[in-house]
Amino acid sequence: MEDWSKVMEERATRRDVPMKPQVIAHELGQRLSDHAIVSCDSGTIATWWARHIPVKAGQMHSISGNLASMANGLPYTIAAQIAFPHRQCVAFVGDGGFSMLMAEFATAVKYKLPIKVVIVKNNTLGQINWEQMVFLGNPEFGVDLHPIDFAAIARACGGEGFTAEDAADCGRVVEEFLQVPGPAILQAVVDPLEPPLPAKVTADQALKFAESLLRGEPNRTQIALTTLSDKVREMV
Ligand SMILES: Cc1ncc(C[n+]2csc(CCOP(=O)(O)OP(=O)(O)O)c2C)c(N)n1
Repeated sequence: MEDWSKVMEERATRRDVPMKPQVIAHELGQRLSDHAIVSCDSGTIATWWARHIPVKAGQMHSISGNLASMANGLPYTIAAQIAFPHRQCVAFVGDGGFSMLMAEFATAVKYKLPIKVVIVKNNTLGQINWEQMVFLGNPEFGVDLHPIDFAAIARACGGEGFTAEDAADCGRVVEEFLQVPGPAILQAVVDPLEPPLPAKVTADQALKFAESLLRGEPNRTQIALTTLSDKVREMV
């Protein structure tokens, strides 16, 4: 556990450009109130949430159940804020999941619900991208998302919008965002090629992963370099 925590800490405090998704989860996790209610979506965000947002005794955390439906994070957070008006209610969601129901942010503004929505923006359906490679051995197909400026969406709805893209400055932006009295969105622009690999990769998964690269994964060079440099960092 001690070794695992060290690896997690190392990955979440990196200063790479583009920013690693673990960084936003870590910076948020450190600043949540002791009674925060956090709702996460289905996707690679679930990995970053589970690994880098520590659950404290007085908090409540949820994610969609065994069916793993996307897009639950925002409505769960709206419901939580109605049920617990004085608690900090935060959604931790992907850009794919959020954009499925994003009009509901206007609902939060309309009813003056001070929800906070953190969108991990990688411009892709990340989970599916990695499943195509690691489970099926296929290069990615049809997972690109049209890039949306979610901070602008927040402002267009009458809320406040923030953007974090520099790991060194991410903590400051999170702090400012959490202090806003009304509803707000923080989009964290992250590296789409950071693999949410399981703690123990099976031989079959490694084989499928390699196969997907060999079969023409368009980002294969960058993915191979990222995976290799992660391993090297852990060894030194
Ligand atoms: C309603 C619904 N449609 C499709 C899926 C399959 N699915 C699981 S995760 C995912 C991609 C999530 O993308 P995003 O929200 O951008 O998060 P990321 O994986 O990039 O972190 C998809 C399509 C699902 N779980 N639920």
